[in-house]
Amino acid sequence: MGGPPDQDAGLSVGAVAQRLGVAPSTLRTWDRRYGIGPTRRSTGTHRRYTPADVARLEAMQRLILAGAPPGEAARVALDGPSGGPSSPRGHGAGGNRVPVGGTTAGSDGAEVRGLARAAMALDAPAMARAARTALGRDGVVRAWNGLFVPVLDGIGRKHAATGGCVDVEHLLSTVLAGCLAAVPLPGRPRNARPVLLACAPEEQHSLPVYALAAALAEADVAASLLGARVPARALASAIRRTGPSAVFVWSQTAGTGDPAWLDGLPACRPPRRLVVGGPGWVRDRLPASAAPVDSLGEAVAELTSVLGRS
Ligand code: B12
Repeated sequence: MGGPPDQDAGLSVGAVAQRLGVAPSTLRTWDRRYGIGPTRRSTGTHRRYTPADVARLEAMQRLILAGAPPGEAARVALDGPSGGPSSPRGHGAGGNRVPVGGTTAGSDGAEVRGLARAAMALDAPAMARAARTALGRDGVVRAWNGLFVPVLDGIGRKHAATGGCVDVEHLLSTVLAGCLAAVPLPGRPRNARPVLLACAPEEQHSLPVYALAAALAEADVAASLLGARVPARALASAIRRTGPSAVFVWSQTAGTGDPAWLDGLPACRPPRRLVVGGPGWVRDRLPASAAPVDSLGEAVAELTSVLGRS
């Protein structure tokens, strides 16, 4: 995830979005709502971010991950020394750094190739070593975006082309889920009632919700991970029993992406936020109550933004 060749011209919105692990639309929203965007625009309407702009956005994201509401995070980032490297969390539970900025895990491709090789060889200890190294050094969001996703994506493409690698997909997912589950839980979570994370009914791709649980743990947010293939009635029951401030539902495949059932989930008092992610959802049929996100970083930001109201 290196920057584009012409750094002098600044980074495009897409390059900055990729670097931060958020959707381009999120950057546009932050610019529109909070005035934190590119300070210079090149010809026409092209938006170009200077290194200082990027540093400010990284500072804002660190503050959001540390629990600040986005507006407040933007204000502090705009006021403060641009892009100072200190993290407001310092060392959280387990000492994992907040995953923003700097070089990316596997940015030279070596780590991605190493994990892919270990996966193809079904070498679980080597996979776990590579995953733990990236998680410990870069934090969950960067390890996920910079290392895990490229390898998963490559193996998925290999499977699509050959019909093979199903054993590899299973073992790699099991090892990565184990490493993500080992990220320490927050000692003193910011929320009393855990956020609920679930896969849609019959959805077996649970790894993204493991990544989300781990990223939330790094942000000192308690989450209850219900896992794969959660029946609608089971999720409804968990909502009634725990009264979460937010619920996240993942759909990876079109077969699990019909959102009709989401409207039947029970309400809570105080009201809960419903957030959905994954390429499976039929976006134009989502109920108005469901907020879609486009990346792990955005899911963390969206779910933490409602905690103040819980
Ligand atoms: C690992 C894997 C499995 C494992 C899952 C194990 C587990 N515990 O998760 C197993 C082996 C069980 C499996 C099963 C199947 N799989 Co599969 N699998 C994969 C693989 C390789 C990785 C999945 C993954 O975790 N990806 C990482 C994700 C998050 O990548 P992504 O969706 O591209 O993510 C981006 C956005 O969605 C976004 N985003 C937006 N919002 C949010 C919010 C959060 C919180 C996050 C994290 C990200 C995010 O950011 C991303 C990057 O992070 C993918 C290949 C791939 N490219 O994904 C195939 C893939 C998803 N599988 C596929 C298929 C077809 C299947 C099966 C139907 C196969 C079969 N014939 O049985 C079954 C599924 C049955 C079911 N009903 O669920 C297809 C889906 C095709 C499609 N378009 O529907 C894929 C794409 C492979 C392929 N190229 O054919 N699979």
